[in-house]
Amino acid sequence: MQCTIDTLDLNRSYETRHAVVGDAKLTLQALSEELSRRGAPKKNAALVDEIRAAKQEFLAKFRPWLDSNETPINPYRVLGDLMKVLDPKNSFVTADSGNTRDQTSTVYEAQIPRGFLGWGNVSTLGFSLAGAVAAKLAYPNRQCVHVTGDAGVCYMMGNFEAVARYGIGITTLHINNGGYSGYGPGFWGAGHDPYTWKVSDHGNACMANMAKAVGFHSEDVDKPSEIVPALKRALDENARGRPAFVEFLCSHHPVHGGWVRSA
Ligand SMILES: Cc1ncc(C[n+]2csc(CCOP(=O)(O)OP(=O)(O)O)c2C)c(N)n1
Ligand SMILES: [Mg+2]
Repeated sequence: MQCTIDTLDLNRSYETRHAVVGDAKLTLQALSEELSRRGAPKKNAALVDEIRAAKQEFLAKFRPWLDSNETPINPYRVLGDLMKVLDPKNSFVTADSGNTRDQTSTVYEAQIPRGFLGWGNVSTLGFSLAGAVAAKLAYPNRQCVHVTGDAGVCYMMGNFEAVARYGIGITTLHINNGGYSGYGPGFWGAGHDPYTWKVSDHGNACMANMAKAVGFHSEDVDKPSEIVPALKRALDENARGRPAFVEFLCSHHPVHGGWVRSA
C-alpha cells in the first residue's frame, strides 16, 4: 500500500497494489477517524508490545557496534554516542549518500517531527551540509548535526567558509573510513578501479584542519572514549554560534539495515 501526494510516484520502484493519493498527514488523520468510527480500540497494547519487541530484536544486531571499543572506530559507535549526547526532543540530524546515510537511517530514531531528514536510495553527495544549515535557520534553538563521509566532505568543501562567516552553529560529523563507500576495485566489473576507492592518509589530508582553517571549531578523534567529549564540545560551540567539524578515524564497515528490499 502506498500513500503519496504525487501520482508520478505510484508504481515507480515497486508495484503499488493499493494507492492512496493524498497528503500523508491528512490521509492518516482520515484513516484514524474512519477506524474510530468503526469502533477500533484506542490502543492495541499487544500490537504495541510486538512492535517494540521487533525493534529491539532489529537493534540487537547493531548494539555491539553502537557500543564498540574497536579502533579504528566503528562508525556505528559514533552514531551510538551521538544519540547519547543529542537532545532527542530538540535536534535535527541528516546524513549524506553512502554508508553514512545507510547507517544513520538504520539506527537513528527521530522523536520529533522534522527531527530527521532521511533519503531514499540516492541523494546528491554534499547535500547534508545544506540540510543542516537549513534546519538551523528554521529552528535556531535546535542542535543541528549532519553525518557525512570522505566524498561528502569533498563535495561540500567550498561551502564551509560561508557557514563559519555567517556564524551558523551546526556540527559536521566526518566519518573518515579511508575510502568512498563500496567504490572499490572492480566496482563496475573486472579492471574498473575507480580512483576514489582509497582516500589520502589522514596524516596527509586532515579535513578537520581544512575546516579549522576557514573558522570552524574542529577536532579529529581516533579513540572511542573521546567521541562523547568531542561531541559535547562541538555542540557547546554551536550554542555560541560557531560551527564545528569533528573527524572520526573509522573502520570501513559497510553493514547496514536491510531496508532495501530485493526486487
Ligand atoms: C554528486 C554525487 N556524486 C556521486 C554519487 C555516488 N556516490 C554515492 S555514495 C558515494 C561515495 C561515498 O563515499 P563517502 O562519502 O566516503 O561515504 P562512505 O560510504 O565511505 O561512508 C558516491 C560516489 C552521489 N550520490 N552524488
Ligand atoms: Mg568514506
